[in-house]
Amino acid sequence: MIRALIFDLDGVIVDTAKYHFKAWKKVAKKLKIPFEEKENEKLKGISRINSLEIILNLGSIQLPAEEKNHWLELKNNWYLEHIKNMKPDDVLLGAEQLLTKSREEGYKIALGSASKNAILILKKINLINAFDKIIDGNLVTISKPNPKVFLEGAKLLEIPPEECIVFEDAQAGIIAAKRGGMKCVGVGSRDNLKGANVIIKSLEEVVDINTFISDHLS
Ligand code: B16
Ligand code: MG
Repeated sequence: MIRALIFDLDGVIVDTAKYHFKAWKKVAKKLKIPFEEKENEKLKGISRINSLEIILNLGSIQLPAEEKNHWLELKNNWYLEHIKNMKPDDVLLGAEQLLTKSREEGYKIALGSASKNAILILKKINLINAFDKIIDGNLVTISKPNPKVFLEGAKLLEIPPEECIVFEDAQAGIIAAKRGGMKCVGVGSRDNLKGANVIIKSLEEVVDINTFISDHLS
């Protein structure tokens, strides 16, 4: 029986993935590393530091820790600049309704995001109170595809992993959910969500959570 829903943030609740891409592209350009949407796909759901490592590997570049920190800070500043005017209107279609209705139906709700900016974003979009527990990149630093962020969510909600569903837009997140013993709904394009139990284009497709679970996940 499913009793909890764990939501990824970037790409599921809000479309911040495009801003991460813009900021990383700026880093890559300055480092003269070719970096387009295809390469960016590998960064989705991956922590900030691991994302930088992937980009540096693409350019076969090795940097000392201080220089890495410099690029991480710049990237985050550019990213923060993009999200500074974010508002409730920026919530992706169907997300707020699903969060509210699922809670009314008695499901426990958690956020399971790799982002250290998750709380800032949730405040901007006015969804900070839509979650019973928030697990972000500050609480769990080990990156998806490690399942820690979702397992911590299940633990804090006091629900066994097999009774949780994860909603994810990234391949690394699907792998993390499966490794954690959870069911997983892929949100987005079929090509990047291998292994998900079911794939939807947007949360808007989940009209009724109970029907959705009995049709696709039981
Ligand atoms: P930050 P999610 C992830 O969020 C993003 O998908 C990923 O692109 C980003 O690098 C990561 O958060 C860290 O974000 O730099 O804000 O700490 O998809 O797990 O909600
Ligand atoms: Mg995501």
